[in-house]
Amino acid sequence: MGIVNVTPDSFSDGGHHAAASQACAHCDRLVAEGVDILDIGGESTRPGSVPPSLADELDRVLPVVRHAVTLGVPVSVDTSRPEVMAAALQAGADIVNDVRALQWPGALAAVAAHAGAGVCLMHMHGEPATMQQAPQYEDVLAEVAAFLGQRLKQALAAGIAAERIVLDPGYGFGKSLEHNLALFRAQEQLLALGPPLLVGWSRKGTLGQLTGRPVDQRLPASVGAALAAVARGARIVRVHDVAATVDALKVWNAAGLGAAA
Ligand code: HH2
Repeated sequence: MGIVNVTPDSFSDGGHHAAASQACAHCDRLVAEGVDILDIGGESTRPGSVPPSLADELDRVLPVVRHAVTLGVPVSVDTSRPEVMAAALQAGADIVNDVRALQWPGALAAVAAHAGAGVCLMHMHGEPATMQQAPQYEDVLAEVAAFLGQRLKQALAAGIAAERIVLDPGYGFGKSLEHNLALFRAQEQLLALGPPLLVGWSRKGTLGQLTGRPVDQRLPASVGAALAAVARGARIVRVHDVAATVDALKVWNAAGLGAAA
């Protein structure tokens, strides 16, 4: 899954594709690099961020979704707003990726209304504005699993079929270095919930803490994390650097390590 942030303020590429024309060109590039899913977002959820207005989010996302759906790969929209979900699905998007796991009023119904749409339910502790201010857990794996299990139940009860759902532990979303690593090491246990796992490690702060690298020098760490995530049972990896990740996964699969190999 290749990341297309149509935002002025994303943590690693804010402003790079803020204009629709730049974001559309970025979609073209990621497709040429071998991406399997394009994930288009108009809200930065970096620590300390606040959501844009609905009008701004729609203006950012929709022109890019309309272009992306012509490119022949599934298109995901990274949003928590039911209005943006509905408009993007209406415009031909295939997947809703919600870092708030369809908790905002109307979100479950917006996804349920499109019988063919996939959805990613992600765990976040708190809200982006404050989530990294000393997050606390008794048992991070148990709490993340309980949350995802409960959101899965709600989605099923709302009429979203099980095969449409993937789950995401939400690395970096209200989690310290220790929380992220404890979750990562036990990630495979989340498969017991049923759905496949999607994970996002790309360029995140934990990789900076592990390597001492600033955000623009985290490509090797991000590729390493993507492979480790696949080794720990992830079926979809959400990345900025598609070409490098696709190459790494080709070698991984050729070595007989991939699920499909
Ligand atoms: N991470 C980010 C955004 N959306 N969605 C899922 N399912 N999983 C993730 O780990 C995830 C996500 C944050 O990364 P990015 O989009 O690069 O940054 P920003 O939120 O600043 O736009």
